[in-house]
Amino acid sequence: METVTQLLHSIQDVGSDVVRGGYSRPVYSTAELDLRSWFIDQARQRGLDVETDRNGIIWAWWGKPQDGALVTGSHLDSVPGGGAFDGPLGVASALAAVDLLKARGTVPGRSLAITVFPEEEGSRFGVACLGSRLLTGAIEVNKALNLHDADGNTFADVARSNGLDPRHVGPDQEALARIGEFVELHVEQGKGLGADGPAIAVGSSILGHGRWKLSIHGQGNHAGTTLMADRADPMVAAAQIIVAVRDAAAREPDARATVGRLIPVPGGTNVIASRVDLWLDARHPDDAVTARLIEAIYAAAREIATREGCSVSLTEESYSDTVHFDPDLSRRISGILPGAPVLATGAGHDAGVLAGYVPSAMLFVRNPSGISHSPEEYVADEDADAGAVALADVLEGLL
Ligand code: HGY
Ligand code: MN
Ligand code: MN
Repeated sequence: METVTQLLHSIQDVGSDVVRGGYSRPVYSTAELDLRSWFIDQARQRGLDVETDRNGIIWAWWGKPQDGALVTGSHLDSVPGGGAFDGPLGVASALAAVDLLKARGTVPGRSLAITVFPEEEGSRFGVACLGSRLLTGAIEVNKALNLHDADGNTFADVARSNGLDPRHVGPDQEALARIGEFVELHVEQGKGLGADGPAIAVGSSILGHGRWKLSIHGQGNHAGTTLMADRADPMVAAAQIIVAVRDAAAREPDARATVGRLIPVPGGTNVIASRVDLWLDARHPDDAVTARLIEAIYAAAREIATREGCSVSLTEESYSDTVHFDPDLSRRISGILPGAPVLATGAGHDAGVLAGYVPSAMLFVRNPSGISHSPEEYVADEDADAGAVALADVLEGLL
């Protein structure tokens, strides 16, 4: 029986990013497809029946597909330069939990499925949890199909080239009915679990979070022939806007706002940009505060842009309200894991999207680094194994 660490070790070279460090496994990239194959192979080795649904979600069944099954799982795609655990820990732990249940001689009272959701990070097509949003109808189908990656490939085209039929992508009530309860195990992505406390926590809520695109338009020009007084440089405006984002969030207790991606157009060293696109990730437990924060940021951005002779537009790309996991399910899980603290998270998850439709819950595994979306993300072997045992206990208790 392989441990979680051994399972993760078997994929440790898939999608490693020599430039950024860590892993870059965008959905439907060679790396993520290799991880899908790895999962399907692992599931089949355990006698699970595997199917991929019309939204590209993989389902590995212990027992026949049925309504009201118990479902666990996570994702295999990553952010650029991500860590080894965000996503794969939940998938590997689910496989290890099935091993433990079989070794215990558990006879499930209902079917159990392990699911792998595509595009949880939204790193390729810009909308996080795209797979679970499509499954539930939380995203309008045409908006999803017309999402495009940095190379201009639409989700429809990429989905089609990976065996999906864009005409059948979208809300899937039949698949959703199969989820009686959903439990996702995930690496803890902040500092919620200390070095010497419990290694496992039960999730309580997910911070509301959204993504907005700001496009700053200026006057493209020659870096050598354009005097400073004659410039309308969107990069200079962008720099000030990023600081304004930080300052606005710092004024709102518990708010988080990040600009992690910025693209100057055309992007030449000796060229004053004509446009700068940047993406804002903003989060707060109170959705009204997030809305207020975005307004403040956009007002500051307009003022800065005008001062720099530029203009700026803001477009919301996705938003998820603050989510509270199913209290009854979480209570039952806490009863199975009496020593586990209850933890809110600032990170989004497919369990957060599903929570709006089916009883959902999460387990978090200690990450001593307190760092995530970075190669420094870490889970100790013994905590990874403790996570698999906790997940097996929870699944056994819910089956
Ligand atoms: O962005 C998030 O919170 C998650 O990691 N997708
Ligand atoms: Mn993540
Ligand atoms: Mn994740």
